[in-house]
Amino acid sequence: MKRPPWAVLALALVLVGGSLTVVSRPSPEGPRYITDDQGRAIILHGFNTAGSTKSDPDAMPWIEEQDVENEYERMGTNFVRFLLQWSALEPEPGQYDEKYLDAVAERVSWYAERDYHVLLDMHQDLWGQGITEAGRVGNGAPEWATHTDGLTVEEQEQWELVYLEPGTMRSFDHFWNTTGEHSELMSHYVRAWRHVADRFSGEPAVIGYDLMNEPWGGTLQGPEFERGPLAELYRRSITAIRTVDNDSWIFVEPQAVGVNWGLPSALPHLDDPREGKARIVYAPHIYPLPMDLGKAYGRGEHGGGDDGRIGGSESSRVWIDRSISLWRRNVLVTADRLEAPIVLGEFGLDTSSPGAMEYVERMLALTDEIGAGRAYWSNDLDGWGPWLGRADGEEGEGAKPGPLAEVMNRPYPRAIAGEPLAVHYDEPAKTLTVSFAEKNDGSVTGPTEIYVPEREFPEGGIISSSDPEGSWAAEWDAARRVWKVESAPYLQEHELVVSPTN
Ligand code: IDC
Repeated sequence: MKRPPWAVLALALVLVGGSLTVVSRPSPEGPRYITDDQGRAIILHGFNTAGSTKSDPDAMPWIEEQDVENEYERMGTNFVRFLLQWSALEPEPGQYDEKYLDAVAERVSWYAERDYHVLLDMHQDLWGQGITEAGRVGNGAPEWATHTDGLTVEEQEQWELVYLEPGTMRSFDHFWNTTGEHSELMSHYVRAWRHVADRFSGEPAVIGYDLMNEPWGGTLQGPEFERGPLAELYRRSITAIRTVDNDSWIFVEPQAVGVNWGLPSALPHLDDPREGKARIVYAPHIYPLPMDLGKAYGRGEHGGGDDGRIGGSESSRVWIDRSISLWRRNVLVTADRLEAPIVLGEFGLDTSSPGAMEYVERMLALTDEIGAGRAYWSNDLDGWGPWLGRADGEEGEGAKPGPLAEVMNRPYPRAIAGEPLAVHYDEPAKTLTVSFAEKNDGSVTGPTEIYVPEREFPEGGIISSSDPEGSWAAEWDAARRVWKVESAPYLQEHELVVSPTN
């Protein structure tokens, strides 16, 4: 049957209109949250640990146990995105290095003892060390899984540009099987994940698995990549992990190029075959393009990088702010489609650049507002991290904290015994407000836990609740600097306010 043109037009309008509605609709149920084994919503706040893993001969981060202790002491974090390397895990095809996993497990135990949640991140940048003979660029994939077909890879001043080198492109094309020649590579990757999950499924401190850092599609880009081989990798990994681990959260990242700048992702909804509600987390990164181009977040003419200007008229801060707004909107749309909570897996910058700490504050406030966890990139001793020196370095006792340590040391709810409604930290007033709704289905036990820094909150500061006096209780854990709050279960909503002692 031939349709009259007006019917086609009407259909087109319905389709376009329909998809526009989907795109602009605010989340129907509000943000979703990762929950702990007591059913409490957890707010993840911490660091990537560490970039140094990539070049370490044993693929371990620079930290010792004392550094984890120092991090809690100085910043009260509860989260680490811990870098793994596939090359260390599976040095020969099908052979897993248990000593490597023992070393990972030892470090996980340092965090576990201090009540951290650990996200195991299968990190890669530029595929793997095997893309060049010198092995100075690239990390992640083992050499046996690297097929450049003899195509060249030139090192570049800006590391991201190496993604465009022919040998790097080809290595990814083989992994995604775009070439049709190496379907075994993805199978190996999926089995390696099952092995890791099998090892850590009994460790409650491991909150989940970040399936692949910053996926790059090689010659396949955008929706074709994300809905094609990337989604296939995720579906197969999720299925494999669930055969050995029913409980951990599985973190998926979008294509990094473009999405890191704020552009939309086309990642499709992914089913979770676990018993119970799905546990998929959307874990994008943010690195605004002006920052990739060397611009800073400083204010005004000279604060914004080289000359503080892009296009000659506006400061780079304006462009970075635009990127952040775009990122926020597009991340919410994707998380809705995935029906997943959000964790910002990486954001970071040179802490000495103009306006750097304001940028970090801004991202902390934004993640609070959209109900997302966050992991700063990174805790390395390279000028981006919170430490100015090593614990056992020249400073003697304890690593010396820099400006970032001050900013990351901020009041936040570590766990919320109910459905979070809002988390807001008023920075000038140094006051944290947390509101949440009671869950009446018996799925939550234990108190709400709020961390506060020593500086403005000696002895915890002042805590108040909207619950009537006598119906709620707050206990101050001075050693951990955490308020534990039991709210009145017969009330539908609660609002807690923590403010400085004066
Ligand atoms: C960076 C490291 C840098 C290293 C580079 C390539 O800081 O020393 O040369 O990786 O291995 C990411 C990546 C993350 C990057 C980080 C900062 O996920 O591995 O670390 N970044 O550049 N994506 C955007 C930025």
